Amino acid sequence: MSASDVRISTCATDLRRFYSIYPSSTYPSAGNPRVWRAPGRVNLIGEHTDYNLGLVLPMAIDLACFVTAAPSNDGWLRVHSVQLEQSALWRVDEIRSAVPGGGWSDRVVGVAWELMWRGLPVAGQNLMIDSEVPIGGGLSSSAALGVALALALGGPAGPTDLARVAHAAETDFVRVPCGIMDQFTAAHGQSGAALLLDCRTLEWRPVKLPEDVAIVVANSMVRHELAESAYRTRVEECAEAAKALGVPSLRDAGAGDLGRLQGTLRKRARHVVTENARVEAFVAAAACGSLEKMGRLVTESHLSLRNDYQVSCPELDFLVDTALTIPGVLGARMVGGGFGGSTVNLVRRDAVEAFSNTIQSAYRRSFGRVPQIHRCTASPGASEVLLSEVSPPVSGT
Ligand code: GAF
Repeated sequence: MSASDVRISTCATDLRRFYSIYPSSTYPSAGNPRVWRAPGRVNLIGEHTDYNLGLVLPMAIDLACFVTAAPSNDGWLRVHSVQLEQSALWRVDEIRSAVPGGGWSDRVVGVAWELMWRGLPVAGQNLMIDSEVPIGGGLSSSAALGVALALALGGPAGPTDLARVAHAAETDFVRVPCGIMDQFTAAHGQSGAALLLDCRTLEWRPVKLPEDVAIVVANSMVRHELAESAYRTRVEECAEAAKALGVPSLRDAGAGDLGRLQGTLRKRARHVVTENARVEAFVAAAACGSLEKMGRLVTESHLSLRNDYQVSCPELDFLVDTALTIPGVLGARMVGGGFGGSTVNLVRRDAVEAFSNTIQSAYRRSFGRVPQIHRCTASPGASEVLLSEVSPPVSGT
């Protein structure tokens, strides 16, 4: 892929900001800064199935995280986040024994830690993170950061290995028990296609969507406290349900098994079993251009997430319910872990503007916030941004 395939954000091309954080008089460097990019994702269908080793259909989007990196020469790994306006630093020779502190910078040192434990060399660097992926928006800002960092710190070039490194940093260092969908999408994203991924085998293929449908996300601009603890609880409940059924994971359960479970575990398993089936049905519907069917499946996914998996919230339900009243909206559902973040909407191309206007004013009237609306373009996975192709070199100050 060449840099010209990627929509380059100004954050990637403006090295003046990097030099204002790391003036070359204070931070002399042995090399010029390089910039690495990894995209966020929207998941079309297949929610909470990845850690159950099931099927997902995510799409890398045209909002990305950019990491600018220059060798530090002094044995320190430094990072500055433009969005958070915060910095952190570690001595490289102490990273192997680092422990998570609970803050945003765990995601940075966690990737270095993971690379080192895999025996890959990590040198001192000065890093600047600048991201377009909204934090807490359900579009996987963390995975975009992890994958861009894994590249910047000299991680493996192959996309699957890159995804594995970023995923392991998240599960083993940050200790979030997530599946691999988000990192895999950030690494493997395809221009013009979603990815049908089998989270057990990591086999995947691109899935093109019919021309007449637009993928539009609406960010609720909320993220409830419960999100992280509820995610852990769902992971545990699914493991418990699989154990009760005597299968390695809920991927191996079928509709006929559900009667052997009761109460909450039955509901959780029913979501996973029916969601895997919906992914397959959606892909079949997309192949024959059946827009109504695709939309119906997406909306059914939301109902299952709301009623059986119980990870929605009033704001997401409102966005979905309102979307479904707007002409030209084929289907809508919450996306990502839940309890806030975004909805994904399948909208006929000619209805996108009306959708945006209607949903923004309705949500503002009810919740006093304006949801961010973004029409997504399926985008390529992580890569280096070749500065020579997009901007003249900027000298240090
Ligand atoms: C979050 C997790 F990081 C993913 O692995 C996935 O489980 C998703 O929630 C729910 O489908 O984004």
